[in-house]
Amino acid sequence: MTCDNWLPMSRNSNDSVTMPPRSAVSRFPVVLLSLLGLIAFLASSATAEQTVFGISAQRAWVRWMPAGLPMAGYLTLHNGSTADVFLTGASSPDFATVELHQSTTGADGAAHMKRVERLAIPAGGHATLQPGDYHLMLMQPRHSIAPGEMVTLQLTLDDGRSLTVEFLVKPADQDA
Ligand SMILES: [Cu+2]
Repeated sequence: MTCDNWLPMSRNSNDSVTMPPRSAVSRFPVVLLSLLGLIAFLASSATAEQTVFGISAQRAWVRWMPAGLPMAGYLTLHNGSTADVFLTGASSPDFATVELHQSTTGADGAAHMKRVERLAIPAGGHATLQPGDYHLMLMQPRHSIAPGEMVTLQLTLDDGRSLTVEFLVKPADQDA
């Protein structure tokens, strides 16, 4: 019935509606555009290659977990230099404790993980930190963190250098 389409509208027209102040209405598109710009900037910085001293970081992301549970950080590290480099750990202004871990599947088929001292990034090659494998265990978040935000990690290399990388926090159900 076509009258079903206009009846609710007719009722709504009698409702009292409180409109926000006109200044807030006119500012809204500007705020929205700023947010879109920020999101575009964050998206581009998340996918951009970050290079320091021949070591570059790509696809850096974190799998978000709720309630202050440990989160895992993943990325690919390329080594454009002619010498092997080792990732030895990381620190973060966003997490009190960061450890380099490796996930393994035990003989019983259960998943385990262990702390590892270092991960090789071979000369001219790369190291991949990914679900089910090497990852950065991010523990004791210093503040509330939500999907869509960025967190910062300073990766430590065995020769004393460090590489600051921005990680995009993704929802818990994403695998890459
Ligand atoms: Cu772990």
